[in-house]
Parts: sequence; C-alpha cells; structure tokens
Amino acid sequence: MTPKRRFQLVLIKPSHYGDDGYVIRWWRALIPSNSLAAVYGIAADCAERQVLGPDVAIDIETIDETNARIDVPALLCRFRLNDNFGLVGVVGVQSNQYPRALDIAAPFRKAGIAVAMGGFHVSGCLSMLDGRAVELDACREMGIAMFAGEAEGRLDIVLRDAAAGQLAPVYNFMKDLTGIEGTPVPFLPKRYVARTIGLNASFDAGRGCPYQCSFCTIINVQGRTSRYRSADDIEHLVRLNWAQGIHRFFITDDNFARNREWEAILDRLIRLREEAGIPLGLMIQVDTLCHKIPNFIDKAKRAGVSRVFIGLENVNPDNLAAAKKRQNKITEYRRMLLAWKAHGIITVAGYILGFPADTPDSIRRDIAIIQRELPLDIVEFFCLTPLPGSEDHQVLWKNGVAMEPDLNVYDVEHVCAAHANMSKAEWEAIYREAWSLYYTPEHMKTLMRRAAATGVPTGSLLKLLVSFATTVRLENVHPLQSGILRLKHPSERRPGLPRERIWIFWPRFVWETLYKHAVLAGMIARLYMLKISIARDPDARAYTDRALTPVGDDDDASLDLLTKTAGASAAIAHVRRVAELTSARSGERLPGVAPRLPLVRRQEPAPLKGSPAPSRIQ
Ligand code: B12
Ligand code: SF4
Repeated sequence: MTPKRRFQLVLIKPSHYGDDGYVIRWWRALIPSNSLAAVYGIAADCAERQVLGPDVAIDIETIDETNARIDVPALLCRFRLNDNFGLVGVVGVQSNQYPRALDIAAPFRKAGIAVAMGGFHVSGCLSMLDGRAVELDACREMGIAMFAGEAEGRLDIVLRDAAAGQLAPVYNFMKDLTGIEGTPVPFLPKRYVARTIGLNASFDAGRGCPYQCSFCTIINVQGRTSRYRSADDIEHLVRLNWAQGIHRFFITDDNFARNREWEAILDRLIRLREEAGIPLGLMIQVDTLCHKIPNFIDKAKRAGVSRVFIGLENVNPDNLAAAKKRQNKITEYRRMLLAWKAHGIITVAGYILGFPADTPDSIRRDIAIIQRELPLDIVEFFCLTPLPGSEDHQVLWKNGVAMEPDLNVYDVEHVCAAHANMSKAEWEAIYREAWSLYYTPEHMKTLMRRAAATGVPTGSLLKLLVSFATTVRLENVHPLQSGILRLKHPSERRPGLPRERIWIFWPRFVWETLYKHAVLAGMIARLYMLKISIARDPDARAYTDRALTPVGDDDDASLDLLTKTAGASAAIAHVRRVAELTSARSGERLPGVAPRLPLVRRQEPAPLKGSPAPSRIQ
C-alpha cells in the first residue's frame, strides 16, 4: 500500500557549549554517537514494522551536532510541508548537553512540533533525585516529553503518541530494565559514519556493571546486572556494517570484561575475523582485574582488539576506597598492564583528579610514578565530578551542598564542587598541568620506545599522542570531545552571550585555525621523525625500563607506586595477609616477606591475518 502520510522523525544528538560559548563542532568528529546509532536502529525497526499503521511511512533523519550544523529553518520547513506530523527526538542527552538540548528544542516547540528527550541526564535524575531536579522542570515548561530508561521495545509507544498528538510529559521505564538480546542493533548508515574520523562504528554489546563506584552514573541508569546482546546479534551488526565497508568498532560497554556473554561474543568475532576474513579492529573498555579472567586477553587479541581503555582512575588506594572503587588493586596494575603489552595492545587509562586525598603536589608525584613504573601508553585526565545520576551527586544534593549551577560544565573537565585540599583555581590549574606533565617530549619518546619494544604499532600510538598531547592546550576540550578542524558559527553562540561582530569573529577564527594547525604539524613532524629513528634502530626491540620489567618479588619494596602513595602499605599488607592465608590453607610454605607474584614475560605479538589499519577511535 502506498503510504498516505509521512511521519518525520528527526533524531538530534546535541553537543554542548565550549568555554567561549560556541557549540563544540568539528568537520570530522571523533566517533559516531552510539546513543544515536542505538536509537536509529530501533527507529528503523519501527519504520519497517509500520508501527504507525500501513498507510503511514516514517522518514528518519539523524543529526550529530558534534559533526553537523543543525539547519533549523530547513527542518521547520520540512515539518511544515508535512503538517508538523512528526517528532524531534533529542537523543543521548548528557548533563553537560542538557542546556544545549533545550536550546535546540526551543524553535521546534515554538512552531508546535512534538519534541521528546532521552539520555543520561533525564534517566539519571529520575533514577536518583526527586523527579524535578536537576532542571527537569524546564522540559515540563517547554512541553518536551522526557523519556527515562531504554528505548528498546518502547519507542513504538512514543511514536504512536506523537503521531496522535498526545505525547505524555514523562515516560519513565527506569524500574523496568529489560534484556537487550534480540533487540534491534545499533546502526548508522555510512553517510553519517563518514562524518567522523577513520570510519569507526560503535555498539554496546552489553549494559550494566556489577561494581559500585560512587562517582558512576552508569550503574544507576543501566543497572548492576549484566544485560547483553547475543553472539548472533553481534554477528548481524558486524555484517551490516561490513556490507557498507565498515570494520572497525568501539565496543562501548563500560566494562566489557563483566559482560556475561564476553566469551561467546569474542569467539564469534574471532570466527568473523579468521574465517570470514572481516578485518576487525576493536577498542574495548575493561576493569583492572580483567587479566585474571582466563583467556580474556588472548581472545580479545584474536578478535581484533588493538586498544583497551582501562578505568584505572587513581594510584592512591585511599582515594580508590573513598570512591568505593575497591576492585582496583594497585598491586595488580603492573601485572594487568604487562599482560596487555605482551599482546601488543595499546593501553589507555582514565585517571581522575580531585579525589579527597589529592593535592596539586600529590598529583604531580603520582603522575611521575605512573610515567616511571606503569607500562601505560595513554593517560586521560578527568576532574572528579558529581554527575547527576551518581551516588556522589545524590549525597551532595540531599545534604544541600552547593554545586556548580550551570549543567553545561558537567563534562568531567570542569570543577563543579568544592574540594577539601584545593581551591577551585588550584584544581583547575592542576587538571590542565596534568596533561603537560604526562605528555612531555621526553615521556612521549619513552612511550614510542616501549611501543617498539613490545610490538605495539608505533603509527597508531603516534596518532593518539598527537591528539592527547595537544587537544586540551589548543582546543580547550578533552580529547574525547575532539575531532579534526574545529568549526564555529556566530549564530551558534549560547543564548545570553553577546553575538560577536563578524569582522572580529571570522579573522580571529582564521588566525586561530592557522595557529593550531601549525602547532599540530610541528608535533606530527617531531613524532614522525622519532618513529623513523626508532624503526631504524637495530636495538629498538631490546629496549627496556622499570615499567617494562616483569613483576618481581621485590616490587613492594622497590616501587614508588607501592611505597610512596598514602594507603599503599595497607594495600601491600592486605595482599600479604591474603597470600599467607591462601598458602596456609593449601598447606604451602608461607612466602616470607612478599607474596610470590608470577612473572609476566613479554611475548612476541602473534602475527595477524588481515591485520586492520590502525583504528582511530580516540
Ligand atoms: C560511547 C560513549 C561516548 C562516546 C560516544 C558518545 C555517545 N553518547 O555515544 C564518546 C567517546 C564520544 C563520548 C564522549 C563523552 N562522554 Co561519553 N559515554 C559513552 C558511553 C560509554 C556509552 C554511550 C552509549 O552508547 N550508551 C548506550 C545507549 C544505548 O544508551 P543511552 O545513550 O542512554 O540511550 C538509550 C536511552 O537513554 C534511550 N534514549 C536516549 N536518547 C533518547 C531519545 C529519545 C527520543 C528516546 C525516546 C529515547 C532515548 O534509548 C537509548 C537506547 O536504549 C556512556 C556510558 C553508558 N553506559 O551509556 C558514556 C557517557 C554517556 N559519557 C559521558 C561523558 C561525561 C562524556 C564526555 C562529556 C566526556 C568528555 N569530557 O570528553 C564526552 C562528551 C562528548 C559527546 N559529544 O558526547 C557520561 C555522561 C554522564 C552524564 N550524566 O551526563 C557517561 C554516562 C559516562 C560517565 N562517565 O558517566 N562518550
Ligand atoms: S567499574 Fe566503571 S562502570 Fe563499573 S561502577 Fe565503576 S565506574 Fe561504573
């Protein structure tokens, strides 16, 4: 039947405002939004199933504001031509994107077009707060429908209500997190993926994490039980993407090591790579105990993992305990990192600044320890932030403690709450300093030499170093929010801030762009020369240093990591006690002073069949 009406579904993933008030947007952004891919996949399935009836077609368009400008007049015109029959879905709205999301929604609401909003801000607030905080009433006042929870199996309802002109003010499914096996998979047509760097797609193979870190919003939005896609689902989405030439993926599970289906999923990916010849390149996120799971790292490597993001967070056990991140054992860090290194996989660690025991000096000391003693490639710094939806935020909110009122800066790069040992200015200054302390020319050289010695592709590491060493300094945003060629437009300045005159705006924009790219070119040239000189060095494979030295019996006496940080001696004592108890129980001789730690030896990386080009996820 030829459809009589066409329902316009426009899915917009908002960006947010930078410190200068302009929307953060790039010619090519880092990676496509997985939230957008997830909702697009569900919406495409709704369209295919004709959920609005056989005589109504659903036209879907997606816009990711980090890589595309929203042409509001054109969209309004399109809705007008269809009698405003449709819905603007503002997708995956994080707390820092909430103010921008409201600004995007405003002209559509003014024109009488239905708008619904979902994502972590709405879900986190409805899960942890009173239903109104933080600023949720703005949606009610503007007539924006809030959607909390997951759209799988529920988008039908929203679309039908929108088509009937009867959107409810709130759709709250937070208490009903269902399985995701067999649900439509995240997917974006290639024309959207092509707006990002290096044709990477993404998917969440699972949701939920068993741990209880107090700064985390994920457990309060997606729950603590592992819910997962099946190996068949994963094969389906890989083949869908491969059919459009995409074979590199960011698996967005916050902790893929705790996905209960990890092994079946990796086995299937291994088959797709080794038997079907799909040259998969993957990045995953894991916890610091993943190396203890039998076969996990081996299979990850075979499946095509080339980068692993590890939630290291801190090297001070007192800080980790304060954040209820007790699963992070500093005594395991080296063993875990060396296990990834042994497979030639790039390690990327998240590191949070602003835990209770931190001071600017302790942060400087800890960064130096990491550089010297941990075989880590990339470190990403974040400011500890009471994100709405986290336990930390809930506690402060319930106790009426003052927090930063502007949600736009809840991006884990700004200071949003007070600290016992640091003023706001000191905390902000040490956050910026941390990047330059870690990414010194000397340390980048060490990282490249370690990479060459352990079989990590130096070309891939070089690209990451360029981005991580320069983005905060040049662009004043976190590398995770970055891209190629920052774009700005005078009309995209935050409402309330003055519109700049175009003869000031454009010359400054051109000058800034030239300056930034000159600095970038210099950095690329320096690192490239270094890469060549290492490649020509016959002894490059023999390089070693303290970080690459296998874990040994004397670590607890000789490493600053295990002697200098507060709480380290308690952590060592704990490990000894456990070792004593376990060996006493198993009748072994007690191991004297230190627990016997098995040596981790470096291995040659296994040759890869159809090895993928270096992925460019971050
Ligand atoms: C992948 C990822 C990224 C990727 C891609 C962005 C993306 N959103 O896909 C990258 C690396 C770019 C990224 C960057 C950042 N991220 Co991020 N990211 C994630 C991660 C790990 C997965 C997102 C995801 O795909 N989730 C799965 C989807 C299916 O869930 P969802 O987004 O909630 O969508 C579902 C529902 O909410 C609902 N829904 C969503 N929208 C809509 C709309 C409508 C109309 C309806 C009906 C339903 C609906 O249906 C969806 C399907 O079920 C999350 C953590 C997490 N577990 O979600 C953090 C997370 C979203 N990121 C976070 C942050 C802080 C950031 C950064 C600011 C960090 C930084 N300073 O660089 C930047 C922001 C840049 C940006 N432009 O987004 C925070 C947000 C916290 C908060 N409360 O605001 C999270 C929660 C992680 C955390 N630390 O707590 N991120
Ligand atoms: S390990 Fe990561 S995802 Fe799990 S609770 Fe802690 S911060 Fe959240």
